[in-house]
Amino acid sequence: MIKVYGLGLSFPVNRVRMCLNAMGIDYEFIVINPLAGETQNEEYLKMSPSGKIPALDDDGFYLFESNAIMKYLCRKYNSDFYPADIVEQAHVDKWLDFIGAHLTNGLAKVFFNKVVAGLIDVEADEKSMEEGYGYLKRFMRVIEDQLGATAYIAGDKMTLADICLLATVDPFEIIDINMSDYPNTKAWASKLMNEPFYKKVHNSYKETLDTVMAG
Ligand SMILES: N[C@@H](CCC(=O)N[C@@H](CS)C(=O)NCC(=O)O)C(=O)O
Repeated sequence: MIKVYGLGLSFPVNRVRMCLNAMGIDYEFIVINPLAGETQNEEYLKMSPSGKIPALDDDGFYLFESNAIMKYLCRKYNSDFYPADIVEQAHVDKWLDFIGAHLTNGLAKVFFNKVVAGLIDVEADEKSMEEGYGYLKRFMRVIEDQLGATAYIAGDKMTLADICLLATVDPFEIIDINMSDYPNTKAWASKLMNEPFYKKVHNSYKETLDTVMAG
């Protein structure tokens, strides 16, 4: 059975979990915590050499990088979430790259300083956090405009790009991003967060954070 290694607080990990859920593929989710040094052993580094989560183990085939994992899974299971048509696929790739680079970069800066720093008892870097909020403001405008023009981020059908985006905006509720500033994105996210593929991960990002905080 497919194994996914990671932590429920990690949005790249949740991309992969949501993707597998949406395709209806059974998998084992193995909780592994980088904050506790659990990704630095030889066995894990064989799957993910940088010690980052997620890692996939598909019967001895190892893969890291959430977007690469999702594409592999779609190809393996012949899913339309990663369309075969080259133009449709190019749109999905464009958004995966945009979200994976720009939005993730902004979120990572804010998330580390606002959430992770407190968990590992290091001082937050206010300048880095402000920079992250600046990136999010700039790049969420692009997402918001697209979701005003099309029902899903890469067009009129749900794709991997939606799964990637949903897991990426999921922590926004706990980093004080006001979703009312992004009404198209808010409506799109509310609809997808009611779907079983999301609910199988959690009811909300805050639910997972509260569980981690409780011990
Ligand atoms: N581009 C990677 C990002 C993975 C990543 O940054 N994971 C974080 C958790 S959100 C991590 O493993 N952090 C622990 C570390 O850097 O040691 C992906 O999409 O899979």
